[in-house]
Amino acid sequence: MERTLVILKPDCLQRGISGEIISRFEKKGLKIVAMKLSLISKEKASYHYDEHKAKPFFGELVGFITSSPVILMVVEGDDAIKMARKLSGATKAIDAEPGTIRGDFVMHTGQNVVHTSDGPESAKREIENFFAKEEIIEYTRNIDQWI
Ligand code: IDP
Ligand code: MG
Repeated sequence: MERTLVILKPDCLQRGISGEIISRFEKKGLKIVAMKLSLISKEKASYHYDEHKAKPFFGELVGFITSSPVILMVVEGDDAIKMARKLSGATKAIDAEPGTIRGDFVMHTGQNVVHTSDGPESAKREIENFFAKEEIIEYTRNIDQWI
């Protein structure tokens, strides 16, 4: 069982498609174990995107993710990290396959609707950046036996 961080980025809320995007994760079978609306601080955004610090688009990236509220979610399930990445689709807008979130909704790589952690270490680190332990809720769903 894994947990991963999902961020519905500012463009997602501004475009009014949050419900549809949340629904894709739910329909897949991933369980939402934490969720909140947040205006991310520059500090938390810089920490979150630390691996991209040297990239030319870093300033733009931090500016974008802090420009307007986001929805932060932790989702849980078997292989949740890779499952969530698959649902999101490729990073480059032109490479994102139809059927994925980015393939269906994204024209430009810099405004790509959704973030999902790329591995177990980053998932742990990113979740801890945005959520206190007590904000993550463990519960069972009766439907899990059917998923
Ligand atoms: P990911 O979101 O698919 O994990 P990363 O390579 O980790 O992609 O990049 C983080 C974010 O930085 C991307 O989601 C995208 O918003 C932005 N980004 C990545 N590459 C570029 C680029 O070449 N130009 C502008 N923004 C980019
Ligand atoms: Mg990434």
